[in-house]
Amino acid sequence: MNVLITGGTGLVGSALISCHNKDVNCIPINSKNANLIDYNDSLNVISKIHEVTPISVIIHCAARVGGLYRNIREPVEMMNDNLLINTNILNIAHKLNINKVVCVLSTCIFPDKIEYPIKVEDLHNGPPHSSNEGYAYAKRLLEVQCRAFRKQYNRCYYCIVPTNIYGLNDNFNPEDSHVIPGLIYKAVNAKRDNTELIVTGTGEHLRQFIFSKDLANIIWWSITEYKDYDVPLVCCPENEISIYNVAKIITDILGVKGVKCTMAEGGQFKKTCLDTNTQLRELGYNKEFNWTPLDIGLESTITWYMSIHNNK
Ligand code: GFB
Repeated sequence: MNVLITGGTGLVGSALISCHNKDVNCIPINSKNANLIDYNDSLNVISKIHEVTPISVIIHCAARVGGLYRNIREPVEMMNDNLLINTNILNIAHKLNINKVVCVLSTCIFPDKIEYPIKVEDLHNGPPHSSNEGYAYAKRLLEVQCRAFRKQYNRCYYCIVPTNIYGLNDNFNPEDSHVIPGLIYKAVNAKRDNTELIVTGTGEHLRQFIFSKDLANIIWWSITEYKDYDVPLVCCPENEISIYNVAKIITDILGVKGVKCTMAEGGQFKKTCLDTNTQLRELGYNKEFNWTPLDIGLESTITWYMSIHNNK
């Protein structure tokens, strides 16, 4: 099975490649191979690949992404680029008669003011948090675009909705990054400078985190086993943790002398979702996923980061 992975060298793409079955031939592409915002360039690159190795599935991980502060800074690019990338990938898949596309969304797209835990059917029942509107509406529309291709052309284009992902090959640039790579970047500097780790915000905000490899396992399973395409599959463990406690685990691993919080903007207080195993049970699947404990996932992410980055 030839599987094209957009965003193939990023956080999720590299995790998918690190744990695929032997009967799968992964074909990763990234922004160096094709500018997915440009339809003709994308069609040219993907159809050339398709001629040589006929693609049966696309796992669409490519997106303009970033943490809270990048989303607050760039709502226009977050919406425009993701709308163009997603529209191009689905239209090209359809044009090349590729019948299955898995699209990666994010739990920040769910309505902000809602009863917790969030259920999938709530997806379009209210506005997302103001801090990430651009990204959230573009990704919500991707769910609608997939539904349209299923309805009109009977395509198996479906969505999975992970909660905050972390792991190897993430973006550690503190200006754009998500919280875990941002804190690891700052913690390594704090260790060097013998200072405290500064958490941006009060540290009270709550998040559910999924290790990239655990997400990859769910995506590979879904390609052959998941049939409820009308129900976007939420990918998240049960546990929810405060940002302060995440910072504490990171400082304990690196031996940093302490954590200090600030009064900065913290975005959505929480986005608690029903965990994957409960969702699958409710849908009648006899499947239980195991989760990498957060301290173990953080340890291997930090070890990887230290191995490739020496902080100037
Ligand atoms: O991961 P994060 O940037 O995004 O921030 P969201 C999570 C929480 O960590 C926020 C706090 O409450 C931040 O205030 N935080 C503390 C930090 N220190 C830091 C730091 O050094 N860097 C960062 N980035 N945060 C995003 C959405 O929301 O979730 C994206 O904006 C996407 O579109 C992503 O969906 C998964 O969880 O707030």
